[in-house]
Amino acid sequence: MRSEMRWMLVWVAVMLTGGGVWGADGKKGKPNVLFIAVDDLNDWIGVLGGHPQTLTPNIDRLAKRGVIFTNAHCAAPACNPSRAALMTGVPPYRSGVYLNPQPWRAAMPKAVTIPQHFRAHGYKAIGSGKIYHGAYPDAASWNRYFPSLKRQSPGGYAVKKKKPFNGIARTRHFDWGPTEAKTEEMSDAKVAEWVVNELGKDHKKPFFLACGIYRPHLPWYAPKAYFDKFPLSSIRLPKVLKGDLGDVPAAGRKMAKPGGDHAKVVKHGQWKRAVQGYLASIHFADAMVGRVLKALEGSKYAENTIVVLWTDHGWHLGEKEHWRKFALWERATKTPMVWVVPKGLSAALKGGTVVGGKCGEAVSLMDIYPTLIELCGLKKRGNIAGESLVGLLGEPTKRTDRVAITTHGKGNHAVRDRRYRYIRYAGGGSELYDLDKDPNEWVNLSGKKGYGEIEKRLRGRLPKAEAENAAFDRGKNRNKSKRKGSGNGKKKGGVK
Ligand SMILES: [Ca+2]
Ligand SMILES: [Ca+2]
Repeated sequence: MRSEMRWMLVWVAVMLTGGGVWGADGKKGKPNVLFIAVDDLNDWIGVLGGHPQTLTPNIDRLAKRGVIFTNAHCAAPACNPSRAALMTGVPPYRSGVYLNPQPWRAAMPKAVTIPQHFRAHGYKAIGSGKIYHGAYPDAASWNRYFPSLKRQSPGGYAVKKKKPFNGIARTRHFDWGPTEAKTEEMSDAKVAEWVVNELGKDHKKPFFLACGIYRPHLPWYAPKAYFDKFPLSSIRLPKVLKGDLGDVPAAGRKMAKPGGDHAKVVKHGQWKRAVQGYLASIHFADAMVGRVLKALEGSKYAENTIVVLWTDHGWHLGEKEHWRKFALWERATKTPMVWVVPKGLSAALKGGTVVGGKCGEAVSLMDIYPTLIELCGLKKRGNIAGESLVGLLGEPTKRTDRVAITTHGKGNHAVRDRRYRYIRYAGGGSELYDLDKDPNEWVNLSGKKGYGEIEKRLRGRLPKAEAENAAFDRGKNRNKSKRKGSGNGKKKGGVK
């Protein structure tokens, strides 16, 4: 009892003196956090080498200042469940929020989000743009938001043409092409401008500042100048193996939707134009990130602000005859994740992040919450998943036994370690890939001689819990999310 009392007194003293975190100027104080989310960006950034033609100078420059995780994965390959899990620390297999049309706050009314936890520790939490899924913003998370606590996106230039450019769909959602828009008219430019403005202000409290960039989410409309960097004749398509789905179980083939997007894109001769549209949208998003980073670097917060940049899942552009996310392969689960912790900022990481470090350990977006807690000296939370990355930020080449879990619908999981990916579907069937030898995941090794022990080891890391589906949105938000295309319109429990 006495030692408990002593510990309590020490804890109170630490909290009163600012958590033992030292600012760059040697004074005690909390570091600020710049929290940048980019929507639907896979590993097509220069520093990850996902596509040879991609142009992301700003994200690459950020990565060279800190540590990039080259084997980071989402908790779920869709906007709403991925973001809900990251922001609450509760993975889909515990919350039951597996898919887009499941209002996450209704499923987790008492969950404490990352910005809420910061606010409870004397921070001001502000932001703009897409941090939660578009249909389900969370007013409880923020002190201020632009354009409002109920709306994350300021909106901007809208294409006036009635028919889609690509001739494939009846709606403009699955579409791409250059527009006459000026960069300043784009919604993302307004988000970036608001964040830049905040970085120029005097903030009395330490801040948690969120910046949510929407591109490269569909539709891939961007000002023409961004398309001009990628001439159509030079576009290189992703590597695809004909008949790749032949060794994939039925549940996996169903996720790839044979006869769906891929067949339509090929039929309409739009594959190169789609790749061009994605590259142009990524280049545009990178420019918006660049505006924010430049403002931070020129501000008085440059030396006492942690930067974390993440994206909510990957994206297929024809690999495995699949488009979009909504699957458990590397292309759909892998996301860029970059951390920069300025030198001397934190008691947890005195030397700052390794400059230009690359970490190949399997990590998850779920690790962001506990990492921020440790870096900023906030009170630990016992009920969140994920494992702090602080040890890896200081020593990115360290070997661990970490795995990253991705869940798409109840009972369907992928487990990724440093080398392998194991997928197990709820309805039966499994896949195993050796990413060292087969980076495109063409050869399913599950059930093959010599791989039994590896499968058994990875199967042992699968979640033990399988939460029932949280309630689905039957109201206007469901329709809104379908109309915006950010919903995948699944029936209860169904994953197609
Ligand atoms: Ca997304
Ligand atoms: Ca195959």
